Amino acid sequence: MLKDEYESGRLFNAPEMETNYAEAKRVASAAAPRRSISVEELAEKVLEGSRQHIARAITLVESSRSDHRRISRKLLRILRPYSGKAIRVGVSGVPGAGKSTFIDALGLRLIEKGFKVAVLAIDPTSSKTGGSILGDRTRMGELAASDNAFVRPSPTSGHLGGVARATRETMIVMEAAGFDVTLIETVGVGQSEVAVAGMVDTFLLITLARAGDQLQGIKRGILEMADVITVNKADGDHEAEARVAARDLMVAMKLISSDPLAPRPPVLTSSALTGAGLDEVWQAILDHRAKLEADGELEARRAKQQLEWLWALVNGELQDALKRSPHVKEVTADMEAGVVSGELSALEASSEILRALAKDFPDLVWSSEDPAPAG
Ligand SMILES: Nc1nc2c(ncn2[C@@H]2O[C@H](COP(=O)(O)OP(=O)(O)OP(=O)(O)O)[C@@H](O)[C@H]2O)c(=O)[nH]1
Ligand SMILES: [Mg+2]
Repeated sequence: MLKDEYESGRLFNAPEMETNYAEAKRVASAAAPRRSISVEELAEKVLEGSRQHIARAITLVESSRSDHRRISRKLLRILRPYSGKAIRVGVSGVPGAGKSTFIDALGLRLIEKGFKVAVLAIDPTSSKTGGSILGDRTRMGELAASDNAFVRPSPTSGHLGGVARATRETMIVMEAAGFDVTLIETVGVGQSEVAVAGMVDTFLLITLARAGDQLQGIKRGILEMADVITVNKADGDHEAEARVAARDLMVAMKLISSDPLAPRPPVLTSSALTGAGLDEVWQAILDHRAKLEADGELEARRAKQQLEWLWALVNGELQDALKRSPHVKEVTADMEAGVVSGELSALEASSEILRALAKDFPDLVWSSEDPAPAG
């Protein structure tokens, strides 16, 4: 029985869904027999940097099965103290801005400098198209083949909340395994940026110079989130154009900022194709981080992120409870119909739904017959 296995400290065989090509080859060639392993053993192997076990740990933390969740909580409890020292960078930009290519080129440079680089992705849309995952595999081919890098595509399952949780926990695994730079790619469409901004120290926005394009498609909120901006694909005929765009954007940032005293992000130019500007972008990332550290802001930022994460988790659990509750399921159609027809007010219907929820979770305050608090 699972419970016995869990309590005796033996971890049953977690499914090993290998999503990284180079990794899959490595594991296959080692032909490692898959045996059951305790959480403690798994943690130890991760801390030693065993790629095979890192992959296994990530697969475990990505799983949303409740038995896997219990085991991964235990794993993360062991690993967490070894995490937190890495440089965490979010990389965002509209589809096709060159994020993956940029990460591949930057990652290889960082490895040359002696870093160990983890690349993760948050892409809640990828489950529909599968496009980005395929793209990232080929565009980060060189980086993925390095022993000092670990490229993990976005988990394919589920909603943003689940993907964000998996990415955050994967980051802990990677950092505990000794990776000291984490680059998280996300496509610039809004929600996923917020999720990424909630887990990194520095937010890099990659944009393009195509006429009028630098602001088009980038929401103001995302510009305000950026700590460093680069106008990318500054090569060939587009080099001069990119410089002009960077200058324009620098001016525009002054107008966009709601706080005139807020530090404005540097706007640089780069090309993953020629390598121009990559070192400068990295330096700007380091400068931003150094400034955070000097002002004591890094700890404050991470503490705030943890608080936000706490409430995101609580909200997520409540949402799940709502979805799972048989009593809620029973009344939902009637309540919705009542509200649509005007027979019920939204307030009355919400009280009814919350009372139904409380039947499945009797400790909730709404279990009384009093109407739920308004608001
Ligand atoms: N000229 C030029 N082309 C580039 C550069 N970087 C990327 N590209 C090209 O731009 C296209 C998109 O690159 P990706 O790296 O996949 O872009 P992305 O932002 O990761 O795209 P998504 O993950 O789909 O959002 C590819 O055809 C690349 O070859 C660059 O620095 N210069
Ligand atoms: Mg990409």
